[in-house]
Amino acid sequence: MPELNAESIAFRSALDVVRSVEPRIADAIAQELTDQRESLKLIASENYASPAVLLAMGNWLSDKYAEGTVGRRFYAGCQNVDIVESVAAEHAKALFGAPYAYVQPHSGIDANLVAYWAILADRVEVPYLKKFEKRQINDLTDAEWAELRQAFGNQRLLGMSLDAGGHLTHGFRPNISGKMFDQRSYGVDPATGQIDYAALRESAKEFKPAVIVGGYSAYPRKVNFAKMREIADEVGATFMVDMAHFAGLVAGGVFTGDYNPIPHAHIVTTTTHKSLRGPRGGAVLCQPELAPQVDRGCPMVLGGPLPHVMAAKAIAFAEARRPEFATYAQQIVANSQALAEGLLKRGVQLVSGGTDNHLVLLDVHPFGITGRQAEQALLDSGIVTNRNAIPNDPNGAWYTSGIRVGTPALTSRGLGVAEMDQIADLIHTVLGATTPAEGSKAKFNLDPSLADRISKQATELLAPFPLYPSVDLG
Ligand code: DSN
Repeated sequence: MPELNAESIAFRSALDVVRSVEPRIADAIAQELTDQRESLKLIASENYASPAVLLAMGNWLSDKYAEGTVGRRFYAGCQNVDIVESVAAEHAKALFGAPYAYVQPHSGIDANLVAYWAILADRVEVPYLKKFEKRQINDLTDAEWAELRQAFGNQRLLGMSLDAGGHLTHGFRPNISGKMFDQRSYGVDPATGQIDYAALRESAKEFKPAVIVGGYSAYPRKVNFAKMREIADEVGATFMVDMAHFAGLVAGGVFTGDYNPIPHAHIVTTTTHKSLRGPRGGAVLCQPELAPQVDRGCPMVLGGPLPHVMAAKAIAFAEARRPEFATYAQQIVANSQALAEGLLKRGVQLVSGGTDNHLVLLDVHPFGITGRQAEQALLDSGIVTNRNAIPNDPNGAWYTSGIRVGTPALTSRGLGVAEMDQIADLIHTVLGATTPAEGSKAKFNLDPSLADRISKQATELLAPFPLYPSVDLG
């Protein structure tokens, strides 16, 4: 019997301990690995974290309360959490070349709320805000919101429209940011599918926002952040960038100069689990003048920090500082562009005609189906994607006319441009074989034997690229 390596021993032992209490949970954890190993994961916002990142989360750091910031906690005994948070922030600053890093946010939504609060708090008299600083943002009454909005004076936000690829947290009603701000959207030029900076400038001059938000969750192109900062300066707005999707491309040096948000934005938010390959969580990077307000994130906006996740963030940031991460980031984009080319040459219509980043947005309207039908047909064929609205989507945000595909996860597995062409072929075959069920935007017809064949081909394609090759659960 060959000796087991440290990672296999660690995960096997952890599962044995979990199984001794509740076998169903151990089984679900093990099954998740099996399922992920077998599926062609093209969800643009997902990835595979390293075993070191995963293992850094499963420990007693989770037992500690540490509200406050490093050296200024509301609880005693935070000396080890202080080390963890400091090391994570140190790596984040070095990785991104950012003056200040706050690594507590539990998610991208939380990171954006911390940033919004910091921006607004920076614009009003601090004594006034004192009244609210011990409150959780979600507990404010409508009257208190009205009072705050009045005090903030100018609380308009200009962000990317949802159908152009913006995110709910960029001032849309289903998210609390839609309560904090009056939102106006900028979109894309219908002819190019790309941001129309001249229109953005005109809109900013007319609307006079307090905040301009750059960044997206479904826009397949790079963004000129230098130009956006110029516009923000012209109208006296704070420029915030949500780089959750493309943080790995910033860290890996794919987006540089005008396309790197860090030197241009006043404040940048991110998640740590997408192209960055870290644990599920968020972070805020900012210029020094906003740091004191950002530091008030907990308890103003956030619950107690998750020290075990901050530990995993530190590992992920450290990993991303290695030279091989830059190679990985370049490969994400090479793969995405190969996938786009493979789809285009088979006649698939892409929003903006291609991609500069980790994602490709397919317009499935020409196949006569909705995004929802396409998503399920692909899933039935072993290809995991998600439906997404496209600019001016006639099917709205629920059924949609788009499919978003991304390459960070498959690139982590080692797939390259040759495999991307094969994947384009599988996607094209499934979409071409799917027809809508009579009168339905959700139900569809797809020959099960074709779905089964594609699914087998997907599994075969993945076979030379084992997921977590160092982890053998037996
Ligand atoms: N849910 C993330 C995404 O899929 O893009 C953004 O929050």
